[in-house]
Amino acid sequence: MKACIFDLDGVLVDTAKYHFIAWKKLANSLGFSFTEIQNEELKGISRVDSLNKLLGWGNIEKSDTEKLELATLKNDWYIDMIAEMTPEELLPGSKELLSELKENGIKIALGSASKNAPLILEKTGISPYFDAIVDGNSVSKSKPDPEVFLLAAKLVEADPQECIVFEDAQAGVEAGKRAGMKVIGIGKAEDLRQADFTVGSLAAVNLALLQTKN
Ligand code: B16
Ligand code: MG
Repeated sequence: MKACIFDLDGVLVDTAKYHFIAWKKLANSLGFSFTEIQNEELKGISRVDSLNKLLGWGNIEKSDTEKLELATLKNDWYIDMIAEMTPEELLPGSKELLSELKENGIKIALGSASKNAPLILEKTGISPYFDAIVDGNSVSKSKPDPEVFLLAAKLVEADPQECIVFEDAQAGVEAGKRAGMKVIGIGKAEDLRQADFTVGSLAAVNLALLQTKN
């Protein structure tokens, strides 16, 4: 194993709770409700795809210009919240695993759908761990397309089979497998069937475990 590629939301931090608040506010302002179950379906999905799903649930049609305005409105509310994030919001085990990988010369990359990834990494204090950042700003195809992980591997000069991906969303697990990488699911095994194995959180992962599974 030469490199570890981390998804962001649901793996290193829980930003889904902030996405939920912002999408709910948008749905309510358009006159319909939005539930936590629906928010689950937006995990790992890009902002524009999320908005299209949301409008579908509300049976609302909007022009492309209006969609851009709505996505910007939602993102402004979301940014107000993530701008207040602190290192205490890192999910259990994140910092410890990043430190151990860094100390042992394993390359670390981000493979996230979020265009706000740099701000989140900065606010939670983990930017310095990353050798490469691939996010929603750098790819044209969303997960489950493997582009995000293949680009991350290329930037850290690793072959796909030398990479381990950490993912919490089904679309992301599929993207990692399509990239030809080992994928560790973060969450429940029954939700992430394509993962090579699944853990509840990064607190259950260390370098020794990664080497035995490799
Ligand atoms: P943004 P990940 C994803 O992050 C989120 O899970 C998903 O809910 C969000 O819509 C997407 O990022 C885009 O985020 O609006 O900030 O560009 O899990 O790929 O790190
Ligand atoms: Mg995720």
